[in-house]
Amino acid sequence: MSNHSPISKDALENVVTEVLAATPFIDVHTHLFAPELGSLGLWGIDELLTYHYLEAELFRFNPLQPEAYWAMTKSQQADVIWKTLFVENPPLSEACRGVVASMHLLGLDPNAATLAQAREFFRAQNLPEYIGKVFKLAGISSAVMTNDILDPAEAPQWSKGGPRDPRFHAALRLDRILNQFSAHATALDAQGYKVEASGGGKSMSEVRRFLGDWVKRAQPVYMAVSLDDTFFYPLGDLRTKLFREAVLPACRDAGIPMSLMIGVRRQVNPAIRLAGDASGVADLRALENLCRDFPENRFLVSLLSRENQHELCVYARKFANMMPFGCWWFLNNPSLVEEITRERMEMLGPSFIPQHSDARILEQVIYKWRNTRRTMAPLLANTYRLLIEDGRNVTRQDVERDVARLFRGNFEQFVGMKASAAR
Ligand code: HDL
Ligand code: ZN
Repeated sequence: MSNHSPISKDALENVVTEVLAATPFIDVHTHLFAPELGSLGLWGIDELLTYHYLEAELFRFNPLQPEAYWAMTKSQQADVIWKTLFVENPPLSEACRGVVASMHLLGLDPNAATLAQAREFFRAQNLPEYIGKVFKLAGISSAVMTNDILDPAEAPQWSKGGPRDPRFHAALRLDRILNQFSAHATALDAQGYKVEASGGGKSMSEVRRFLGDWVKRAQPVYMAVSLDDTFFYPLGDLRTKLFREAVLPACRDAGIPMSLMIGVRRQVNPAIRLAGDASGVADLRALENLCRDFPENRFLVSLLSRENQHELCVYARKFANMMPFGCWWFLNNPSLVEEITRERMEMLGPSFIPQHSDARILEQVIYKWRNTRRTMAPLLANTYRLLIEDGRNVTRQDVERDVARLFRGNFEQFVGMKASAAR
Protein backbone atom coordinates (compact mmCIF):
# COMPACT_ATOMS: atom_id res chain seq x y z
CA MET A 1 0.00 0.00 0.00
CA SER A 2 1.45 3.42 -0.87
CA ASN A 3 1.76 6.23 1.66
CA HIS A 4 -0.97 8.08 -0.20
CA SER A 5 -3.64 5.39 -0.36
CA PRO A 6 -6.50 5.52 2.19
CA ILE A 7 -5.98 3.35 5.29
CA SER A 8 -8.77 0.94 6.18
CA LYS A 9 -10.26 1.32 9.66
CA ASP A 10 -8.99 -2.04 10.84
CA ALA A 11 -5.44 -1.22 9.72
CA LEU A 12 -5.40 2.12 11.53
CA GLU A 13 -3.95 1.12 14.89
CA ASN A 14 -1.10 -0.84 13.29
CA VAL A 15 -0.19 2.09 11.04
CA VAL A 16 -0.35 4.57 13.93
CA THR A 17 1.74 2.26 16.14
CA GLU A 18 4.36 1.90 13.38
CA VAL A 19 4.54 5.64 12.75
CA LEU A 20 4.82 6.45 16.48
CA ALA A 21 7.66 3.90 16.76
CA ALA A 22 9.46 5.23 13.67
CA THR A 23 9.32 8.93 14.60
CA PRO A 24 12.02 10.18 17.03
CA PHE A 25 10.41 12.66 19.45
CA ILE A 26 11.80 15.82 21.03
CA ASP A 27 11.53 15.64 24.84
CA VAL A 28 10.60 19.25 25.60
CA HIS A 29 11.10 19.23 29.40
CA THR A 30 13.53 17.08 31.39
CA HIS A 31 15.99 17.34 34.26
CA LEU A 32 18.66 15.52 32.27
CA PHE A 33 22.02 17.08 31.55
CA ALA A 34 24.48 16.85 28.67
CA PRO A 35 27.55 14.79 29.63
CA GLU A 36 29.71 17.96 29.55
CA LEU A 37 27.82 19.18 32.63
CA GLY A 38 29.42 16.42 34.67
CA SER A 39 27.91 14.93 37.80
CA LEU A 40 24.70 16.99 37.46
CA GLY A 41 23.45 14.23 35.15
CA LEU A 42 21.91 11.29 37.04
CA TRP A 43 21.81 7.73 35.68
CA GLY A 44 22.08 4.11 36.76
CA ILE A 45 20.11 1.81 39.05
CA ASP A 46 20.79 3.55 42.38
CA GLU A 47 19.57 6.90 40.99
CA LEU A 48 16.61 5.22 39.25
CA LEU A 49 15.47 3.64 42.52
CA THR A 50 15.98 6.73 44.72
CA TYR A 51 13.78 8.85 42.39
CA HIS A 52 11.52 10.95 44.62
CA TYR A 53 8.38 9.31 43.20
CA LEU A 54 9.64 5.96 44.58
CA GLU A 55 10.79 7.47 47.88
CA ALA A 56 7.22 8.68 48.46
CA GLU A 57 5.94 5.15 47.76
CA LEU A 58 8.57 3.52 49.99
CA PHE A 59 7.14 5.23 53.09
CA ARG A 60 3.71 3.79 52.31
CA PHE A 61 4.99 0.21 52.38
CA ASN A 62 7.83 0.37 54.90
CA PRO A 63 7.59 1.71 58.50
CA LEU A 64 11.09 3.16 58.04
CA GLN A 65 11.01 6.81 59.10
CA PRO A 66 12.28 9.50 56.67
CA GLU A 67 15.07 10.67 58.99
CA ALA A 68 16.45 7.12 59.19
CA TYR A 69 16.20 6.83 55.39
CA TRP A 70 18.02 10.11 54.79
CA ALA A 71 20.84 8.88 57.09
CA MET A 72 21.51 5.93 54.74
CA THR A 73 23.98 5.89 51.85
CA LYS A 74 22.57 6.10 48.30
CA SER A 75 23.12 2.37 47.71
CA GLN A 76 21.53 1.47 51.06
CA GLN A 77 18.52 3.61 50.08
CA ALA A 78 18.33 1.87 46.68
CA ASP A 79 18.56 -1.54 48.37
CA VAL A 80 15.70 -0.81 50.78
CA ILE A 81 13.53 0.56 47.96
CA TRP A 82 14.26 -2.47 45.77
CA LYS A 83 13.51 -4.91 48.62
CA THR A 84 10.34 -3.08 49.71
CA LEU A 85 8.73 -2.07 46.41
CA PHE A 86 10.04 -4.72 44.00
CA VAL A 87 10.75 -7.90 46.02
CA GLU A 88 8.40 -7.88 49.04
CA ASN A 89 5.57 -6.06 47.21
CA PRO A 90 4.40 -6.13 43.57
CA PRO A 91 5.76 -3.15 41.50
CA LEU A 92 2.27 -2.20 40.30
CA SER A 93 2.46 1.61 40.48
CA GLU A 94 3.42 3.66 37.39
CA ALA A 95 6.80 4.68 38.82
CA CYS A 96 7.63 1.11 39.93
CA ARG A 97 6.56 -0.53 36.66
CA GLY A 98 8.64 2.08 34.87
CA VAL A 99 11.82 0.84 36.52
CA VAL A 100 10.87 -2.73 35.55
CA ALA A 101 10.32 -1.67 31.92
CA SER A 102 13.59 0.28 31.68
CA MET A 103 15.60 -2.55 33.25
CA HIS A 104 13.98 -5.12 30.95
CA LEU A 105 14.64 -3.07 27.80
CA LEU A 106 18.27 -2.59 28.89
CA GLY A 107 18.58 -6.39 29.13
CA LEU A 108 18.58 -6.51 32.95
CA ASP A 109 16.53 -8.92 35.08
CA PRO A 110 13.72 -7.05 36.91
CA ASN A 111 13.00 -10.27 38.85
CA ALA A 112 16.42 -10.23 40.54
CA ALA A 113 16.44 -10.40 44.34
CA THR A 114 19.38 -7.98 44.59
CA LEU A 115 20.90 -5.14 42.55
CA ALA A 116 24.29 -6.78 42.02
CA GLN A 117 23.79 -7.57 38.30
CA ALA A 118 22.31 -4.15 37.57
CA ARG A 119 25.11 -2.29 39.32
CA GLU A 120 27.72 -4.26 37.37
CA PHE A 121 25.97 -3.39 34.07
CA PHE A 122 25.87 0.35 34.79
CA ARG A 123 29.48 0.41 36.00
CA ALA A 124 30.48 -0.87 32.56
CA GLN A 125 28.73 1.93 30.60
CA ASN A 126 30.53 4.79 28.83
CA LEU A 127 28.20 7.75 29.32
CA PRO A 128 28.20 9.63 25.96
CA GLU A 129 27.81 6.33 24.06
CA TYR A 130 25.29 5.03 26.61
CA ILE A 131 23.15 8.16 26.21
CA GLY A 132 22.83 7.30 22.52
CA LYS A 133 21.69 3.78 23.41
CA VAL A 134 19.12 5.06 25.93
CA PHE A 135 17.77 7.76 23.58
CA LYS A 136 17.39 5.14 20.83
CA LEU A 137 15.47 2.83 23.19
CA ALA A 138 13.29 5.79 24.21
CA GLY A 139 12.73 6.92 20.62
CA ILE A 140 13.85 10.51 21.25
CA SER A 141 16.33 12.54 19.19
CA SER A 142 16.94 15.28 21.77
CA ALA A 143 15.95 16.49 25.22
CA VAL A 144 15.55 19.94 26.75
CA MET A 145 17.46 20.37 30.01
CA THR A 146 16.42 22.44 33.05
CA ASN A 147 19.31 24.82 33.66
CA ASP A 148 19.08 26.53 37.04
CA ILE A 149 21.50 29.32 36.23
CA LEU A 150 21.81 30.61 39.79
CA ASP A 151 22.43 27.16 41.24
CA PRO A 152 25.97 27.24 42.66
CA ALA A 153 26.32 23.57 41.61
CA GLU A 154 25.47 24.28 37.97
CA ALA A 155 26.62 27.80 37.05
CA PRO A 156 30.39 27.00 37.32
CA GLN A 157 29.92 24.00 34.96
CA TRP A 158 29.10 26.55 32.23
CA SER A 159 32.29 28.54 32.79
CA LYS A 160 34.07 26.10 30.45
CA GLY A 161 31.69 27.10 27.65
CA GLY A 162 28.89 24.63 28.32
CA PRO A 163 27.63 21.68 26.26
CA ARG A 164 27.44 21.62 22.51
CA ASP A 165 25.97 18.10 22.37
CA PRO A 166 23.13 18.38 19.77
CA ARG A 167 21.11 15.86 21.76
CA PHE A 168 20.63 18.43 24.55
CA HIS A 169 19.00 21.86 24.39
CA ALA A 170 19.30 24.40 27.20
CA ALA A 171 16.37 26.05 29.00
CA LEU A 172 16.95 28.83 31.54
CA ARG A 173 15.09 28.00 34.75
CA LEU A 174 14.15 31.18 36.60
CA ASP A 175 12.54 30.00 39.86
CA ARG A 176 15.23 31.67 41.97
CA ILE A 177 14.67 34.99 40.17
CA LEU A 178 10.88 34.99 39.85
CA ASN A 179 9.99 33.25 43.14
CA GLN A 180 12.88 34.16 45.48
CA PHE A 181 14.46 37.29 44.03
CA SER A 182 15.47 38.94 47.31
CA ALA A 183 17.26 35.77 48.46
CA HIS A 184 19.31 35.64 45.24
CA ALA A 185 20.02 39.33 44.63
CA THR A 186 23.43 38.95 46.30
CA ALA A 187 24.40 36.14 43.90
CA LEU A 188 23.45 38.33 40.94
CA ASP A 189 25.33 41.29 42.40
CA ALA A 190 28.40 39.09 42.94
CA GLN A 191 28.36 38.32 39.20
CA GLY A 192 28.44 42.04 38.41
CA TYR A 193 24.74 42.78 37.94
CA LYS A 194 23.72 45.87 39.96
CA VAL A 195 20.51 44.58 41.51
CA GLU A 196 18.90 45.38 44.86
CA ALA A 197 17.03 42.82 47.03
CA SER A 198 14.00 45.14 46.88
CA GLY A 199 14.06 45.08 43.08
CA GLY A 200 14.63 48.86 43.08
CA GLY A 201 17.20 51.01 41.29
CA LYS A 202 18.54 49.44 38.10
CA SER A 203 17.48 45.93 39.14
CA MET A 204 15.05 45.26 36.30
CA SER A 205 17.37 46.32 33.48
CA GLU A 206 20.21 44.43 35.15
CA VAL A 207 18.15 41.23 35.36
CA ARG A 208 17.29 41.68 31.68
CA ARG A 209 21.02 42.06 30.94
CA PHE A 210 21.84 38.98 33.06
CA LEU A 211 19.34 36.91 31.09
CA GLY A 212 20.66 38.30 27.80
CA ASP A 213 24.18 37.23 28.77
CA TRP A 214 22.94 33.71 29.58
CA VAL A 215 21.07 33.55 26.26
CA LYS A 216 24.39 34.22 24.51
CA ARG A 217 26.20 31.64 26.69
CA ALA A 218 23.65 28.81 26.68
CA GLN A 219 21.51 29.48 23.57
CA PRO A 220 18.35 28.28 25.35
CA VAL A 221 15.22 27.21 23.46
CA TYR A 222 13.02 28.80 26.15
CA MET A 223 13.04 30.30 29.64
CA ALA A 224 10.97 28.57 32.34
CA VAL A 225 9.51 28.90 35.81
CA SER A 226 7.53 26.64 38.13
CA LEU A 227 4.77 28.56 39.96
CA ASP A 228 2.67 27.74 43.00
CA ASP A 229 -1.06 27.04 42.74
CA THR A 230 -1.59 30.45 44.39
CA PHE A 231 0.25 32.30 41.59
CA PHE A 232 -1.56 35.31 40.14
CA TYR A 233 -0.74 38.01 37.59
CA PRO A 234 -0.89 40.96 37.88
CA LEU A 235 -0.38 41.77 41.54
CA GLY A 236 1.45 44.70 43.07
CA ASP A 237 4.38 42.41 43.81
CA LEU A 238 7.99 42.08 42.70
CA ARG A 239 7.25 39.01 40.56
CA THR A 240 4.78 41.03 38.47
CA LYS A 241 7.48 43.72 38.02
CA LEU A 242 10.07 41.09 37.06
CA PHE A 243 7.74 39.52 34.47
CA ARG A 244 6.83 42.91 32.97
CA GLU A 245 10.20 44.69 33.02
CA ALA A 246 12.83 41.95 32.87
CA VAL A 247 11.85 38.38 32.03
CA LEU A 248 9.26 38.80 29.26
CA PRO A 249 11.31 41.54 27.56
CA ALA A 250 14.36 39.22 27.75
CA CYS A 251 12.30 36.47 26.06
CA ARG A 252 11.32 38.93 23.31
CA ASP A 253 14.97 40.06 22.95
CA ALA A 254 15.94 36.40 22.43
CA GLY A 255 12.87 35.46 20.35
CA ILE A 256 12.06 32.51 22.61
CA PRO A 257 8.98 31.50 24.66
CA MET A 258 8.43 31.58 28.41
CA SER A 259 7.42 28.25 29.91
CA LEU A 260 4.97 28.54 32.80
CA MET A 261 4.47 25.40 34.91
CA ILE A 262 1.72 26.26 37.38
CA GLY A 263 0.03 24.46 40.25
CA VAL A 264 2.61 23.26 42.75
CA ARG A 265 1.73 23.14 46.45
CA ARG A 266 5.27 23.16 47.73
CA GLN A 267 6.59 21.06 50.62
CA VAL A 268 3.29 19.90 52.11
CA ASN A 269 5.45 17.27 53.80
CA PRO A 270 8.99 18.66 54.18
CA ALA A 271 10.14 15.45 55.94
CA ILE A 272 10.26 13.66 52.59
CA ARG A 273 12.16 16.48 50.84
CA LEU A 274 11.81 16.51 46.98
CA ALA A 275 8.91 14.05 47.34
CA GLY A 276 7.13 16.52 49.65
CA ASP A 277 5.42 18.69 47.00
CA ALA A 278 1.75 18.33 46.12
CA SER A 279 -0.68 19.77 43.55
CA GLY A 280 -3.30 22.53 43.66
CA VAL A 281 -5.85 24.17 41.35
CA ALA A 282 -4.54 27.45 39.90
CA ASP A 283 -6.52 30.57 38.96
CA LEU A 284 -6.03 30.66 35.19
CA ARG A 285 -7.12 34.28 34.93
CA ALA A 286 -3.41 34.88 35.60
CA LEU A 287 -2.59 33.05 32.37
CA GLU A 288 -5.39 34.86 30.53
CA ASN A 289 -3.93 38.22 31.61
CA LEU A 290 -0.36 37.28 30.61
CA CYS A 291 -1.35 35.94 27.17
CA ARG A 292 -3.55 38.98 26.47
CA ASP A 293 -1.20 41.65 27.90
CA PHE A 294 1.88 40.26 26.11
CA PRO A 295 0.78 39.33 22.55
CA GLU A 296 4.41 39.60 21.39
CA ASN A 297 5.46 36.89 23.85
CA ARG A 298 4.84 33.18 23.44
CA PHE A 299 3.95 30.96 26.40
CA LEU A 300 4.52 27.23 26.80
CA VAL A 301 2.12 26.12 29.56
CA SER A 302 1.84 22.98 31.65
CA LEU A 303 -0.51 22.78 34.65
CA LEU A 304 -0.25 20.38 37.56
CA SER A 305 -3.92 20.03 38.48
CA ARG A 306 -6.23 17.71 36.54
CA GLU A 307 -9.01 20.22 37.30
CA ASN A 308 -7.24 22.94 35.30
CA GLN A 309 -6.82 20.92 32.10
CA HIS A 310 -10.12 21.62 30.34
CA GLU A 311 -9.94 25.38 30.93
CA LEU A 312 -6.36 25.31 29.61
CA CYS A 313 -7.78 23.96 26.34
CA VAL A 314 -10.36 26.76 26.30
CA TYR A 315 -7.64 29.37 26.81
CA ALA A 316 -5.51 27.78 24.09
CA ARG A 317 -8.43 28.39 21.72
CA LYS A 318 -8.42 32.07 22.75
CA PHE A 319 -4.68 32.70 22.58
CA ALA A 320 -2.55 31.39 19.69
CA ASN A 321 0.54 32.63 21.57
CA MET A 322 -0.03 29.91 24.17
CA MET A 323 1.03 26.28 23.65
CA PRO A 324 -0.20 23.63 26.10
CA PHE A 325 2.45 20.97 26.68
CA GLY A 326 2.71 17.67 28.48
CA CYS A 327 0.89 15.85 31.24
CA TRP A 328 3.05 17.06 34.08
CA TRP A 329 4.28 15.13 37.18
CA PHE A 330 1.21 13.66 38.98
CA LEU A 331 -0.65 13.71 35.64
CA ASN A 332 1.91 11.57 33.81
CA ASN A 333 -0.12 8.38 34.31
CA PRO A 334 -1.82 6.58 31.40
CA SER A 335 -5.35 7.09 32.74
CA LEU A 336 -4.89 10.88 32.91
CA VAL A 337 -2.69 11.20 29.81
CA GLU A 338 -5.50 9.54 27.84
CA GLU A 339 -8.18 11.87 29.25
CA ILE A 340 -6.13 15.05 28.82
CA THR A 341 -4.87 14.22 25.33
CA ARG A 342 -8.36 13.33 24.08
CA GLU A 343 -9.83 16.65 25.26
CA ARG A 344 -6.89 18.54 23.74
CA MET A 345 -7.33 16.76 20.38
CA GLU A 346 -11.08 17.45 20.39
CA MET A 347 -10.61 21.16 21.16
CA LEU A 348 -7.26 21.99 19.53
CA GLY A 349 -6.70 19.42 16.77
CA PRO A 350 -2.97 18.60 16.47
CA SER A 351 -1.91 22.09 17.64
CA PHE A 352 -0.48 21.17 21.06
CA ILE A 353 2.50 19.25 22.49
CA PRO A 354 1.15 16.02 24.01
CA GLN A 355 3.94 15.03 26.34
CA HIS A 356 7.30 15.58 27.96
CA SER A 357 9.04 13.04 30.16
CA ASP A 358 10.19 15.27 33.05
CA ALA A 359 12.88 12.61 33.45
CA ARG A 360 15.35 13.25 36.26
CA ILE A 361 17.31 10.07 35.70
CA LEU A 362 18.50 9.22 32.19
CA GLU A 363 16.92 5.76 31.87
CA GLN A 364 13.46 7.08 32.81
CA VAL A 365 13.02 8.32 29.23
CA ILE A 366 12.84 4.67 28.16
CA TYR A 367 9.67 3.88 30.13
CA LYS A 368 8.10 7.33 30.04
CA TRP A 369 8.11 7.42 26.25
CA ARG A 370 7.15 3.73 26.00
CA ASN A 371 4.05 4.62 28.05
CA THR A 372 3.27 7.66 25.89
CA ARG A 373 3.42 5.64 22.66
CA ARG A 374 1.31 2.88 24.24
CA THR A 375 -1.35 5.42 25.28
CA MET A 376 -1.22 7.47 22.08
CA ALA A 377 -1.59 4.61 19.57
CA PRO A 378 -5.25 3.69 20.29
CA LEU A 379 -6.11 7.32 21.00
CA LEU A 380 -4.79 8.60 17.67
CA ALA A 381 -6.21 5.58 15.82
CA ASN A 382 -9.65 6.33 17.27
CA THR A 383 -9.33 9.99 16.26
CA TYR A 384 -8.66 8.92 12.66
CA ARG A 385 -11.42 6.26 12.80
CA LEU A 386 -13.97 8.92 13.61
CA LEU A 387 -12.70 11.05 10.71
CA ILE A 388 -12.97 8.12 8.27
CA GLU A 389 -16.47 7.29 9.50
CA ASP A 390 -17.45 10.91 8.98
CA GLY A 391 -16.33 10.86 5.38
CA ARG A 392 -12.64 11.79 5.11
CA ASN A 393 -9.82 9.48 3.91
CA VAL A 394 -6.71 9.07 6.07
CA THR A 395 -3.35 8.02 4.59
CA ARG A 396 -0.06 6.93 6.16
CA GLN A 397 1.35 10.26 4.99
CA ASP A 398 -1.34 12.06 7.05
CA VAL A 399 -0.40 10.03 10.12
CA GLU A 400 3.34 10.68 9.61
CA ARG A 401 2.68 14.41 9.22
CA ASP A 402 0.52 14.62 12.34
CA VAL A 403 2.82 12.54 14.59
CA ALA A 404 5.85 14.58 13.47
CA ARG A 405 3.91 17.77 14.19
CA LEU A 406 2.69 16.69 17.64
CA PHE A 407 6.03 15.36 18.87
CA ARG A 408 8.50 17.58 16.99
CA GLY A 409 7.19 20.28 14.67
CA ASN A 410 4.88 22.13 17.08
CA PHE A 411 7.78 22.56 19.48
CA GLU A 412 10.38 23.43 16.83
CA GLN A 413 8.07 26.04 15.33
CA PHE A 414 6.97 27.51 18.69
CA VAL A 415 10.51 27.97 19.98
CA GLY A 416 11.86 29.05 16.60
CA MET A 417 14.18 26.04 16.24
CA LYS A 418 15.06 25.12 12.69
CA ALA A 419 13.10 22.01 11.77
CA SER A 420 15.39 18.98 11.91
CA ALA A 421 14.88 15.79 9.95
CA ALA A 422 12.56 13.53 11.88
CA ARG A 423 14.61 10.47 10.98
O1 HDL B 1 9.50 21.85 38.72
C1 HDL B 1 9.61 20.90 37.92
O2 HDL B 1 10.22 20.97 36.82
C2 HDL B 1 8.98 19.59 38.36
O3 HDL B 1 9.00 18.68 37.27
C3 HDL B 1 9.74 19.05 39.55
O4 HDL B 1 11.11 18.89 39.16
C4 HDL B 1 9.19 17.76 40.13
O5 HDL B 1 9.89 17.48 41.32
C5 HDL B 1 9.33 16.57 39.23
O6 HDL B 1 10.38 15.96 39.17
N1 HDL B 1 8.26 16.20 38.57
O7 HDL B 1 8.28 15.12 37.77
ZN1 ZN C 1 10.27 19.17 35.76
